[in-house]
Amino acid sequence: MTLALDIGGTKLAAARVEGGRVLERLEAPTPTHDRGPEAVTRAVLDLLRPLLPGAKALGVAATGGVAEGKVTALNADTLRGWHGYDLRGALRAATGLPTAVINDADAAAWGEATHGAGRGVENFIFVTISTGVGSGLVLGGHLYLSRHGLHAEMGYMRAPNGTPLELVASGGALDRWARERGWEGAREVVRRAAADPAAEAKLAESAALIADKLADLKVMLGLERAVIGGGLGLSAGYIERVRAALGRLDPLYGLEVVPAALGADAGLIGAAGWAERSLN
Ligand code: BMX
Repeated sequence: MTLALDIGGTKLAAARVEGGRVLERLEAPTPTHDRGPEAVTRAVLDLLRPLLPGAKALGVAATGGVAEGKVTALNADTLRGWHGYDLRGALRAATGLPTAVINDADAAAWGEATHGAGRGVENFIFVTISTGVGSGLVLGGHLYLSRHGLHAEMGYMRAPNGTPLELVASGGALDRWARERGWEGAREVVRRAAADPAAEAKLAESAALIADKLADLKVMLGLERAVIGGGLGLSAGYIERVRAALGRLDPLYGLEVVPAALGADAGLIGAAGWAERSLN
């Protein structure tokens, strides 16, 4: 049995995973008062402790750029003060388990490639539209990784006005937009979309920005499919809006857009599988 952890901008998840299946899963909010490495590591270890007995290895999916087990935030609001933080070293020391760390969206891409909506596809992208916008690429059946850790970060591709995509298209961006209107957050934008043209326009804008990048990446990399995850990405109507935006382009740019088959477990299953593969 392999332990898996998913450290996201909004929530932490831990699970016991075997053969690509989640046996037991626990969840907690990512600390908001202190998003520094020590506080988040403490919260993660509290969550992990009851799942430790019998574990052979630990696979971690972490938001942020990951190189050699060290994590660096691109978005400092999501993880504060994470600059090359040795997460692998800290977790290995605290648990005594062989530990592998990869980016959360890379982990989810790997999970979908091996057990989900990426099976049987040579080239695909996984995109999570959540607190941020993250992505992972599987090319020729291999997870695409760089040694320095900054790769497949769709959230940092630029919108036409030069702003990083995730500052306008993510769940976090929609949360901020919603609160300016006195609404509760991105969920309320989704709920209001059918009756409120401003809410619908905001969701359509996000989906169109994602579709635009998918179109470019499709012709660049020969992608066959885009697998969508994340709270906003999997919310009612979002994938249909991405498909509609792609449908307005020349068919050359067309690709299949499907929901993550593993849902919110994609990162956990991918991180466990990656640890088993890279530690053996
Ligand atoms: C951000 C970036 C990515 C991550 C993506 C989705 C940070 C801390 N994270 O673009 O590395 O994959 O968010 O992550 O800079 P989530 O936090 O929304 O789950």
